[in-house]
Amino acid sequence: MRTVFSPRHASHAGNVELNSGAIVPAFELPARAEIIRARVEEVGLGPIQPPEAHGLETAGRVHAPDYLDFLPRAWPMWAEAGRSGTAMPFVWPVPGLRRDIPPRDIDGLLGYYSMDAGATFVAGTWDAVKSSHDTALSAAALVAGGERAAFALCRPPGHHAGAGFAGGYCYINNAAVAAEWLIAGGARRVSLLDIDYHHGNGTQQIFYARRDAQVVNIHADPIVEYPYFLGHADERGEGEGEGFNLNLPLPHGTDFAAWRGALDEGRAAVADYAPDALVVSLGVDTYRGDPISQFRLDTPDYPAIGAAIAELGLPTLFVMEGGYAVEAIGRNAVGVLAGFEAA
Ligand code: SP5
Ligand code: ZN
Repeated sequence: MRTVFSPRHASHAGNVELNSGAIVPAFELPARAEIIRARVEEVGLGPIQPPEAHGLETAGRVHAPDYLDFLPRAWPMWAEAGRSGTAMPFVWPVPGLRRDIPPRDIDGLLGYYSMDAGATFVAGTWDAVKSSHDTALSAAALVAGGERAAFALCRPPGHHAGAGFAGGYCYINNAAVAAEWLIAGGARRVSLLDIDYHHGNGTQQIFYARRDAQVVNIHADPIVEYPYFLGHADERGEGEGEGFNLNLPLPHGTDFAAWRGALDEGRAAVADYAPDALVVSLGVDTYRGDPISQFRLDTPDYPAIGAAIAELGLPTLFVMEGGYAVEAIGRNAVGVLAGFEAA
């Protein structure tokens, strides 16, 4: 399978994050994408190509226009305020506060357009975000053009980004934009299968009231894990989207045997829906060695996941999401893809 990769991801670098009460280097860092790219080459998965530039029209149908306008302005506004380092929010308009008057100040805007302090900005963030978006759309075009599968080696990731907010290292929801593009291009139905350790709250929100996109999430139970405020099993979709959202939360400590059971349930739901294409939000933070996660999958499990996904027999777009055990991320992520190819 072909991989789409942009070196421009590397301009999103040097960010810090809040972790357990301390400011630490962000776990989501450039080496992640470089190690995956190197592993793609090492195993000979297939050609690696740069993305084509795409306009933001499709993104504008899954994200609010004012939010998309803010993303490239965040860092310049921060710098204009005389600051350097990492731009991050510290106050949020939770219920009980007003959202109807957007602030004019960068600190207010960062909170207005985010769910947490985890989607931070440095000077190169927007360029990397745009290249990640372009990567997803360029890989989607390969699948639409008849390839059995393609790998969008996106960085930064996307699945926590909602219609109007960033969060969890995510800015533009790459998988959602790709699915929307496939639908606009003629796919009658698209399934999004999110196997990142964390619930893909943004993807769920974006498609929650739609029946032309099915969203299936396998993730750590939000009762004990980030993002905490979405991802429970009773969230089934709303309006005409009712029945087209499936959440399969699992406890901390889940091993591959139990995880595989959830994957089988998710695969059955996808097969029932009978989509024209499948978009996989590929996170490998389910790995036992992940520094911020608490599942127990091991490196040999990832090819089995890819093989199981291949059994669906669908045109498949893999979109990179999380995974923070940097040393193992190449073996694990590319393991899924190689397992798919071999099936
Ligand atoms: C794309 C993606 O995987 N985003 C994940 C964002 C997670 N951010 C919050 C993680 C909180 C982890 N807390 C665990 C403390 C371990 N020291
Ligand atoms: Zn994750």
